[in-house]
Amino acid sequence: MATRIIFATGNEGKMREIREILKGLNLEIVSMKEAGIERDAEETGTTFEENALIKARSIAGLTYDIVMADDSGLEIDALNKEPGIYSARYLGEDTSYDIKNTTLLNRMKAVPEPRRTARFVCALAAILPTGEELVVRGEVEGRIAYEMKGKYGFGYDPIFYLPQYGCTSAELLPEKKNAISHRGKALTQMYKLLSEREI
Ligand code: ITT
Repeated sequence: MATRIIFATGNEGKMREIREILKGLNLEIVSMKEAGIERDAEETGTTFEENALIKARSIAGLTYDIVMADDSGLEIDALNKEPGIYSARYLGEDTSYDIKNTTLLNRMKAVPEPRRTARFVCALAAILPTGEELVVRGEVEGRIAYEMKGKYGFGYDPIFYLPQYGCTSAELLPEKKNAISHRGKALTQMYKLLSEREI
């Protein structure tokens, strides 16, 4: 019987959101670091789903707990869906998000409003102690803003404008972002799949 979910991520921003969204499950949610596991799986997949599974599989053999991982990113239609699965690696893993976001805003400068469509995607993989693998996907549609705004969230949130809320996802309070985000949607689907199983 599993008592914990170990989330295979080194991203603290993701981890905060995951804890908040899954807090209703009667399972302890811990990061790899908290579980004392150090792994940095090479993301060699060509889709969000493949990479989520690669990350989850990289630690699944090391524990009897449930293992989960997400692979997520921002797809900008006018930039041929860049940065996409390379969102964390765009301009280099260690480059600040101020620079990444400013560069994307500059690349989008001449793009007119109707063509500024974009979405956040989150593929979420879980591997159960039985070996069963589950993968779900959540998406949220939005637009690329004209300037960075907001202090919540992380990553590309300051340039992701949500027309239905009239603000960027970095301006939304965390509970609000989790209620509508790609990660929130994927985790809600996974929550349902897990609740249907004896875990
Ligand atoms: P792990 O692989 O260790 O989980 P990572 O940050 O490398 O951490 P990904 O490969 O899935 O994770 O890259 C996701 C990137 O996409 C993330 O670093 C952000 O740049 C961006 N991103 C994903 N979800 C986001 C969100 O909710 N808000 C803002 N940016 C997001």
